[in-house]
Amino acid sequence: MTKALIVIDVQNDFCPGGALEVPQGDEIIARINDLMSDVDAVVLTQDWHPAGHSSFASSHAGRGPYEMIEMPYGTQVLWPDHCVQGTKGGQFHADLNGTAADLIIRKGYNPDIDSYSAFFENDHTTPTGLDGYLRSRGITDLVMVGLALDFCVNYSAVDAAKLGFNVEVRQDLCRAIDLDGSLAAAIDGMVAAGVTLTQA
Ligand code: VGL
Ligand code: ZN
Repeated sequence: MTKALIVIDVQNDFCPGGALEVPQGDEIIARINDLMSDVDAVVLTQDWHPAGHSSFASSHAGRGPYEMIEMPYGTQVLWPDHCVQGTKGGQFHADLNGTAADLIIRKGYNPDIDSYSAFFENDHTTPTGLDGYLRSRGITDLVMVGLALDFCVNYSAVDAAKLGFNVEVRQDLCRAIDLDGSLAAAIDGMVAAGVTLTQA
């Protein structure tokens, strides 16, 4: 068994004071750092949008943050501008131990498609390359932590389970946005996909 820790989007914009802050998003960072020495590989994901990204409410006249819109690939939540390439908000939180990362994978750089998952864009088809990386390193088991539990952690965990990895989500090392029941739906979806949710 070869295990990787996948740290999802621990970036300034998802932490308190950020553009799309996840409540208590920074509380999990010290314990995520502690986990890094228990695994064979550490991967960080980084939400990395060009300015004017199609997932931003500001790109759609008359629409506001947290409204829903139909995109060619399905329903999309409109977000405040966040994690814009090259900005402070897109950088990892200063407390995260980036030195320990074997790989940093960016996602959401395609202007027309959002990418919650670390494996596929929101069309569920366009790969990020992470699956190939993990497989070529012989990794079979994943532990996922980070932000936000009901969006990027959820999509990443479900895709990983579908791809055949053994997936554990450390719920105590995640924090959620929780829009209109999105947290409960995400937990149900992860369980149905065969993801193991644990709390230390
Ligand atoms: C995320 C909304 C938009 C996340 C990223 O990391 O969960 N959520 N972009
Ligand atoms: Zn995003």
